[in-house]
Amino acid sequence: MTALPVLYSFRRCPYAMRARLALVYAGLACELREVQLRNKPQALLQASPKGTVPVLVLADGRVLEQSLGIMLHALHTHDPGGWLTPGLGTLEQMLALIERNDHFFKQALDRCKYPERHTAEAVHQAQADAIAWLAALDGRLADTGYLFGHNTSLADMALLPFVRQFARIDQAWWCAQPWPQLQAWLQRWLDSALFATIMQRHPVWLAGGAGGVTLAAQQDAPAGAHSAAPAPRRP
Ligand SMILES: N[C@@H](CCC(=O)N[C@@H](CS)C(=O)NCC(=O)O)C(=O)O
Repeated sequence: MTALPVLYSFRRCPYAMRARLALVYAGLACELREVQLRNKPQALLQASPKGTVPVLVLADGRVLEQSLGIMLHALHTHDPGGWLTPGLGTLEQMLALIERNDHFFKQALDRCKYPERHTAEAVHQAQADAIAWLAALDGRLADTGYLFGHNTSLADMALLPFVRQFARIDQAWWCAQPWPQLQAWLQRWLDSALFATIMQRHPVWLAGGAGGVTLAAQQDAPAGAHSAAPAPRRP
């Protein structure tokens, strides 16, 4: 039997979440090893000395140590719903949006989440940046309910965990914002079978112990639950 790829992951990490979303959607089973960031296992550091998660170690020994690289690997293997080929726009445009999310918005998100670590001026700027970014996403969703056309794309799934993290800073504030498309988009995904699968809790993996848990689409999920995009609800 061929060994499964090994995914080092941390449940709440938005980068690890996007990797798990793509792996489960693509039906690429792997051994999930839940790690503690403050006590990273030696096996993770040996595979990827930079020490961030997610990291995917493939059966042939190749190591993918960026979340986007893991998503692309999964989707190039199997992409039943066409996440790489959106109805509107191109892969390059999706990658550009993801790049901006991972730098511009992620920095603003961190400053809004941990304001005590930054100057008041930096936090103020971060709040303005985050609001501008989220309002622009709301506008993008207005026509179709997805970021790139009428179906789920790589961009939806790569951005989703970061918007979720921002929304959780202050739920009441989030619900009061004039972003009905974005709020509905996020909620649809939070309610989906795919999201429930990737957010299951797993015990921390211990080296030398039994293998991690297998991350795969749930057997009892209705057919297509992981590949079909939830239909947009008009707010
Ligand atoms: N560019 C990386 C970023 C991954 C990342 O920063 N992950 C965080 C957790 S959310 C991490 O592992 N940080 C290391 C630490 O906290 O020690 C990717 O896309 O995979």
